[in-house]
Amino acid sequence: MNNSVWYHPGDGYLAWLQYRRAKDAEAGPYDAYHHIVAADQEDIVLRTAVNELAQGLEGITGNKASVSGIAGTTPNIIIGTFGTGAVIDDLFSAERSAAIRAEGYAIRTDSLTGNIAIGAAAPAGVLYGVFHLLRIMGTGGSVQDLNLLENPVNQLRMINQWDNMDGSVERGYAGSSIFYENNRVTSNLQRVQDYARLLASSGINAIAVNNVNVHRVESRLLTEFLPDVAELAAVFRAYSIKVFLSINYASTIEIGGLSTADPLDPEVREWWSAVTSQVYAAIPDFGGFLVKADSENRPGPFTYGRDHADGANMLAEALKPHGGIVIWRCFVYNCKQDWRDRTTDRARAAYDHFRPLDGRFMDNVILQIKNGPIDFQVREPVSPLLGAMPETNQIIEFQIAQEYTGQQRHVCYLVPQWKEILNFDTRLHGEGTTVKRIVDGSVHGNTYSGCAAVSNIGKDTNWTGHLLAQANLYGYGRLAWNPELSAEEIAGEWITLTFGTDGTLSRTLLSILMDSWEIYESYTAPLGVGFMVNPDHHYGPNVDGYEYSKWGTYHFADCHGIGVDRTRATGTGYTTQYERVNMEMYESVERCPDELLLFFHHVPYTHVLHSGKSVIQHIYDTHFEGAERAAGLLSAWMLMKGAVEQTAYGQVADRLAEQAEHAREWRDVINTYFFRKSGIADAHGRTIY
Ligand code: GCV
Repeated sequence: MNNSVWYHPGDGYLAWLQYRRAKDAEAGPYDAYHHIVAADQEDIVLRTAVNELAQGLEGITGNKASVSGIAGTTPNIIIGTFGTGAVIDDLFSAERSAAIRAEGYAIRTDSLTGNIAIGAAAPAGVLYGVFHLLRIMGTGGSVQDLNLLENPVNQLRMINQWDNMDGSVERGYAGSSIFYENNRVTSNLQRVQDYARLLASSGINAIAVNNVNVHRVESRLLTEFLPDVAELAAVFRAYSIKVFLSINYASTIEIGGLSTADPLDPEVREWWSAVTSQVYAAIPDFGGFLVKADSENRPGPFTYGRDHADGANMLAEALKPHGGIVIWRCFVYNCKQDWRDRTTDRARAAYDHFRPLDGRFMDNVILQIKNGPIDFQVREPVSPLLGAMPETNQIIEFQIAQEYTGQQRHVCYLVPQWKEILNFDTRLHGEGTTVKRIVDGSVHGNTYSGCAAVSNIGKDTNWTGHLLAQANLYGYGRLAWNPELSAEEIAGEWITLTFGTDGTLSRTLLSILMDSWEIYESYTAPLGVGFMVNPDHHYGPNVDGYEYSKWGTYHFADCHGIGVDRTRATGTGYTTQYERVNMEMYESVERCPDELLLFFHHVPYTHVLHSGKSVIQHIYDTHFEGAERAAGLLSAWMLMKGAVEQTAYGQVADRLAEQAEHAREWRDVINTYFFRKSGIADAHGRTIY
């Protein structure tokens, strides 16, 4: 909120909801709008919409808006749901209102009166419409001839918090949890509310409020701490965001006093049914459960000789009478692999485990599938499980938190990566079976569909540690709403809403963001091979950090070559999990895209890429260039001193300085490692140690 105790100019707390005073030329037309007409202010979400609109208008125009059920002197901003009165119904044609789905909205300006109307089928749509109008004004757009209609492309647009009740955040890079402290739910609901408005304004409609790794204390969120969860849910409800809990699969043992978690055991089923009913008694619009089972040492149905469908369906049955859903993660692999074992391939695991279960899951189960087969690396192929289970609901999982992409100390704008993934053509039902169409449910007509992503926020005043990492949170929401938006468009919106309309500043920020993924990739693990990070915390270069470990993430570099042979012909056969056209592309060392070459093939250092360079020379060149470009980001930003609030300038400058220094470390560790392994000198004679 504007009056929040946290807010100081430039500290990043208000993120993209700054509502900066519009410059004169823009303000002219906006100034006229200081009366809001809302017939219904009973509904909690509509009330939020009114408050948000009033707050936004005040920031942008400097005028306090009045609110009433009837129009004042024109022009007014009229908001409401269809069918609740002529005020809003008369402003939209029947055809127009019929085209608006559950969370959609239409906005139009009446040319005679100048009135702007936001109409929707439900309160959520009104709220999204209000945020849209404020986005237009916040970016200096014209409001004179508005005539637009929006429906979200994805049904579920979810955020996963990896927050623990001790206040820590798994893979959190922006301070401690805003949700928990000292093993209790926080009493600072203001901060939670401020988060809810950030999420809703970008289009998010669901949140799982605790880590998928559920420990003993978090297991009790379902029971003892349920009243606190209900309070969190009330905060999110006002922003039309449904709350989910991550649950401990073995809750029956952990907190239920039973000796088993066997999904087919009647007592286990009864326990879940009773507990779920209590949850719905406390939170009638509760979303459901998010489950990490039989994954990285978390309990699951395997212990009882049951499979994932047995486990998920048992929970789905408990949720069904209440309209709830189970989101079951597919991040299942052998995390105790013997590194000497060359036949087990972690990349294969999700598909091998889940594909055979297609058709066995209840219709209120959704499988949540990480975007790639390994783990949120800077470069991976698309998970072949996406789209491979036509009878099963699926959502894609992204990671906004930058676990492997610089941990919010390096800038890495991930929207271009997500777009590339969403645009990938799986070919599963012929050309055009893109991931985005699988994810939005249109390919298989699933009951549930959409996306989830691991949040990147914490208690840092600017939410995300690196101020520029806010663009990823904003971008995820916007892309989940509409995957057709371009990465530039989204970045442009975020920049203007956050930093204002200064042209030079905007251009500088846009190029920093748009170059950042490529730069990060260029000085870290090469050509899709992944990892090469320090174990456990995953920050910084360590080429062999995971090479002789149990985690299944190897690069197999020796004195001759590098890469993982995942071909059918001579390797692990992972390529066969793709549809034929893609399978043949990845199978062929000639046709495999350069950027994924080492993910699919083990090749000599002298292998020549499509770029015309050898693998070893590519490694040297990209690492020298990458470190140089990282330093260039800092130089570009330093020219912005004075064009941006000092606090914001300083925050970004500090992180970019660290990145530049750390990119040099990456460069030298990687180049030196491969020079020593291969014995091949850099063609340009640059310093390698
Ligand atoms: C929540 C990776 C991360 C873990 C994370 C896991 C998961 O392995 O390093 O911290 O645990 O993914 O997605 O479940």
